[in-house]
Amino acid sequence: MKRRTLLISTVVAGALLGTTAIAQDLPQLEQKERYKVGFAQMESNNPWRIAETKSFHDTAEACGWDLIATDAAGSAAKQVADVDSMIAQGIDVLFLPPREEKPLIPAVMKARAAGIPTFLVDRSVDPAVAKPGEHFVAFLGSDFIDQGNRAAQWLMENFDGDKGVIVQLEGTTGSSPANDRKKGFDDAIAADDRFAIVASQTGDFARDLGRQVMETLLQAHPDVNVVYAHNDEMAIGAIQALELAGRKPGEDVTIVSIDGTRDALQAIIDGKMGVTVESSPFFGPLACEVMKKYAAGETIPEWVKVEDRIFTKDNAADHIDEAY
Ligand code: GYE
Repeated sequence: MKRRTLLISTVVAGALLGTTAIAQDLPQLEQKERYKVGFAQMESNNPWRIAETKSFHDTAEACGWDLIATDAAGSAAKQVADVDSMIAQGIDVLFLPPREEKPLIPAVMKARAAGIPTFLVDRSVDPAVAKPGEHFVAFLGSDFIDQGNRAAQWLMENFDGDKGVIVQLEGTTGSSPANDRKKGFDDAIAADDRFAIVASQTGDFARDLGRQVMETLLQAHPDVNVVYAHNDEMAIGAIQALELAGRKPGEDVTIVSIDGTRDALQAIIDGKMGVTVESSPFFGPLACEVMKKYAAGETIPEWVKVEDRIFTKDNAADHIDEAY
């Protein structure tokens, strides 16, 4: 645990040094009372997204934002068009959670060309093409590789069977959390030969698709006894599919997941889910703080990393009231 923290701080420190040299090339942000702020949400079909959008609305007044918030309804193309329209409306600053790593790069580049400082929130873009400190100011968000890694660590420490037959429900294909949560989990679990990942398929971070995919995978792999879902919505969908098939999540199937939604914490309290690694949606206050620092001329690290907790039966009840 200590070693991991240390390694990550080194990466962040390195990123910080890297930014200083090129930061003056980024669009500047003047200090003023009110800002026209764009928040281009990708979809609103789950509690995580709704909590994030609410966090921006809740922050707006105190941070002096005249907020233009859009909802791309699950379409990367619409999200790009929404950013176009915000640029046309003359926003001062853009907060963008890019639905997928590559399709949103044009939006980042257009905002850059229009002289609008952009902060990516909660997801990132392909860093080989669009770079923090150059094309956008910074990425504000979690370490998804570490989240996947911690889900695997919990499983390795708490699974008490001989053989773990794992089904993985992946997030949106081509999104940074799906790519990295898979990598973090797969790399860690490969070191323990009790486990085999027999199927890994996308459920698009959605509850209903998670349920459908789980139903299909259960037929192909009736011996599954572990589900790793890249988010809680898909984990809840998987629990529904398992129960419909007469299985007992929490007893004959171990469920590990990521986010920390209210339904997931309740499932932990009910004994159906083992763990959820936190991925917080409450970005409004952090976005305000980072934007104000940027306007004041402070150097912003390329990655403003959010620290995540972990929820298990030991603490789920203590946190359910603050969950979403
Ligand atoms: O885990 C998921 C949401 O990008 C970190 O997207 C975010 C993820 C989150 O749809 O529930």
